Amino acid sequence: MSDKILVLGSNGQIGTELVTALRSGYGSDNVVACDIRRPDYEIKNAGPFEFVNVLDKEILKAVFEKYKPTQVYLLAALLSATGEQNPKLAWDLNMNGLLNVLDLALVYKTAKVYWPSSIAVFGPNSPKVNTPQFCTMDPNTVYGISKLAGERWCEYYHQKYGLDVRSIRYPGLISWKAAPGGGTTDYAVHIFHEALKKGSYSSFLSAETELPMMYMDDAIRGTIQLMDAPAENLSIRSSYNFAGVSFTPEVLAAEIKKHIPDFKLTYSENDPRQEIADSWPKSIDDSYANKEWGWKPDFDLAKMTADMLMNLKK
Ligand code: VAH
Repeated sequence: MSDKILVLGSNGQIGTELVTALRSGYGSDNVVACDIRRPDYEIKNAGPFEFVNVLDKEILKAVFEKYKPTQVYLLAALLSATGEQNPKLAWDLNMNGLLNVLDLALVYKTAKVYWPSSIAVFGPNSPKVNTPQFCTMDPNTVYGISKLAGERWCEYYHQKYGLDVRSIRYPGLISWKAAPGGGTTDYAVHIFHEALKKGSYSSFLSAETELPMMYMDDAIRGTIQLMDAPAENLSIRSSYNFAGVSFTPEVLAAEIKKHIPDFKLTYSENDPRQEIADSWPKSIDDSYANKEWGWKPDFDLAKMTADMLMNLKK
């Protein structure tokens, strides 16, 4: 029987590209894009789409009943900055959305479930450099708290009920296809658009704010690589540390200047996202992902910058 895949939250920054990648691998008709609003891009006529609100268990159940999915990717969430503006909704969506999917995956015997975590699970007292897979985790954003709790639930459903749920702690993701939504790392996407449009950008994070980042091509490839890995190789059922490249706004601007010499980067002060960024690691140790499912990033800062600018210029 061929795979049938649900991607919940398919309109988001990750979902947009993950649906396309999965459809090229599994066939368009076998990958159902699901979101609370219809996509406004080519995806809508490239395969099945369903209106799904992951907090509406009846709608969710009907979609599981209709497709009997062999894999489910739950990407619907409020990110860090938006979550701080709407803490209760962020907790409700990020937590109850996950629990609804985990329960239905058990009922419908879904073979594999994917759920993204984030470096936001680390907090002010986590080690900042080469943050290890296991360490103090005291997130102080609702987003980070919900991702840490979600990791605990994923591991619980695996250990207690044998559900094959897999997860990755994504760093800040950089892509040109779909806009990011309400994240603290979004400056690293906006800067490219502004550099091309205006030749300048005002960063809401300070010059020396170093954060773990990754090009979306690497993130999508790594996600599918984890999902294809033999279950017996995986010892982490909370969520894998996952690293691409770490940089500061200053370092990123210097790389952009190699392509746009007159580019000017300035800084705005007192943005609430600075406090969030300061609570996160500067770099991540992803040796478990490397050892257990062969993860290696392909895009360094130079390659990512060149690819972003080339695609945005089109
Ligand atoms: C955010 N882009 O900024 C997300 C991500 C590590 C950052 O979780 O909230």
